[in-house]
Amino acid sequence: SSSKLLIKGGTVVNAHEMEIADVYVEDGIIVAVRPNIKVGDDVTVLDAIGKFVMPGGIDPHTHLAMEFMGTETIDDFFSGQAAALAGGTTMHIDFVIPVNGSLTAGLESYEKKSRKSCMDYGFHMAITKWDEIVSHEMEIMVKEKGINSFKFFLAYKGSLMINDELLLQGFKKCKSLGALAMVHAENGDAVYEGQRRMKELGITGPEGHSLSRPPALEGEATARAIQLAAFVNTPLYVVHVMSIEAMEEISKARKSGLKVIGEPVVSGLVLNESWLWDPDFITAAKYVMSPPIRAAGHDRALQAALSMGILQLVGTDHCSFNSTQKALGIDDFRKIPNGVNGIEERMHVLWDTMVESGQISVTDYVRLTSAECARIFNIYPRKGAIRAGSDADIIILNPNSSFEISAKSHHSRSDTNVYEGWRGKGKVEVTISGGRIVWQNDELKVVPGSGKYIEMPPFSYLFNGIEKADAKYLSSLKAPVKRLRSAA
Ligand code: DUC
Ligand code: ZN
Ligand code: ZN
Ligand code: ZN
Repeated sequence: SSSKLLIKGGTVVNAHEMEIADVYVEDGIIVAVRPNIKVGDDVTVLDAIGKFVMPGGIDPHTHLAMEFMGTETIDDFFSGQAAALAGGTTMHIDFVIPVNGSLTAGLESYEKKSRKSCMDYGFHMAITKWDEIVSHEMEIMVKEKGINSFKFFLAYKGSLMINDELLLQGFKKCKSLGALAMVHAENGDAVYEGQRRMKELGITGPEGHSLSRPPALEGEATARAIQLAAFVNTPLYVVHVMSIEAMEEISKARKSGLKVIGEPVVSGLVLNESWLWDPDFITAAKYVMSPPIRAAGHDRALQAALSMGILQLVGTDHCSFNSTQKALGIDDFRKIPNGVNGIEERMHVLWDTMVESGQISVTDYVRLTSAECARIFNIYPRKGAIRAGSDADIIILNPNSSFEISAKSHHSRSDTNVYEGWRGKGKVEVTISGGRIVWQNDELKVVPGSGKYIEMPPFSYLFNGIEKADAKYLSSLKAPVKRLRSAA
C-alpha cells in the first residue's frame, strides 16, 4: 500500500446522501471526493464500480484486554483490532476500568495495553466508586486526557455497582464537564436476589443466567437512570439495550423531549436466549453476557426500534472468552465470564439483517454503524464521513458478494463464535485504516503500533440548549413560590 490512494467509481455513502464518485487519499487523509479524479501513476488505484464506499465502522462499545470475573478477555488491543479491521470496523471505543477506584491508574494501565494498537481507538471511563478524588480525576480525564464519557454500573453488586446517591453525583459532574453519562441498566440488588432464588431452586446451569435477571430488571433500571438524568438535566446514553422493556422506556423519554441515546448491540438484535438451554455447557455458556440475550421477539422489536430511530447506533459489547475461560462456570452460572464476540461480525451481520432485508437504507447503515457514533462522541466529521479533510478510514463493501462466519476462519483469538455458521450477503472486501490498505483479498496486513489514540472533546451536540433549559426550569420553580410569598 502506498501513501496515495484512489478509489474509483464506487457509490460513496454518507449518513444522509450517496453519489457515484472517486475518493482520493493522501497521507492518511481524504483529499477529494468527486467524479473523474485524474492522478499520476504513483497512486494505488482501487476499482469500486458496483460497490459501496463507506466510512469504516466505529464500534462504540468494546472490552479488549479487560480483567473481568477472575480472568482476562481473550482478545487484546492487537487481536481484537485485527479482527475488527477484517470485518470493516476501523475505530472502537473501549472502556477503561479504574484500578482500585483510581481513574488515573486505570488509564495508565489501558495506555500500556493499547500501545500495540493497529487501528484508531478512543476511551470511555467506568466509574466504580465516588469521592472527591474521583470527582477531580474526572475533570482531568475530560480536560487533559481526551475522555468525554463515563459509564456507571447499576448492576454487579459488590464490585462495580454504585447506588443512586452516587449516580446523581456522577451525573452532575458529567454535566458540569460536558461529558456524556452512560449506564449499564440492570437492577443489581434484584439480580442478586434472582441469583439467590436460582440457588434455592438448584438451577446452576447457563439457563439460570437468564432466569435470574429478567427484562423487567433492565426496564426498571433504565427508567430510573432516565428519570435521574432528567432530574439533573444531563444527556444519558444507555449501553447494550437488550429488551423491549428498556427500549420502550427510551422511546417514551425521547418522545417527551429528553436527550436519551439507546445503543443496542448486535447479539441482542439478532440472537435469542434459546441457546442458554442447550444441554452442552460450552455451547450454552458462550451466549452468556449481561444483560442477557432475551427470548425470541425482543431481537425483532429492537431491529424495528433501530429502523424507526428509537435507537440511534449499534455497538457490540465485544468481550470475548474462550471455552476454557467459559468453563470457569461449569458448576455455577454466576462464575461464567460474561461476554460475547462481535467486533469482527457487526458490520456484516447488520448489513445482512437490516439492509439486505430492506429494513433500513444504505445511508441509514452508515449513520447507525459510524456517523452517529462520531457525532455523539464529538469526533465528527474527522471520523464517520467520506469527505475532504476526514481521516481515511474507509471500507469497500460488495453487496453481491457473500460472507460466512466461523471460529475456524475468524480473526479473534477465541475458539468459539456466537454467529457460527452465519451466511449472508454484503461483504467487506477492502478496509483502509489511516490511508493504508489493511484488508484485501481476505488477507490482513496490520502493523502493531500504527493505531492512534483519538481524543474526544467534551460538549457534543447533545449539550446544546441545556443551560437555557436549566434557567427556564429553575425560574419555573421560583415563580410560583414568589407569587405565594408576596400574596401572603
Ligand atoms: N457485560 C458483559 O457481558 N461483559 C462485559 C461487561 C458487561 O456489562
Ligand atoms: Zn478539580
Ligand atoms: Zn455493561
Ligand atoms: Zn460492555
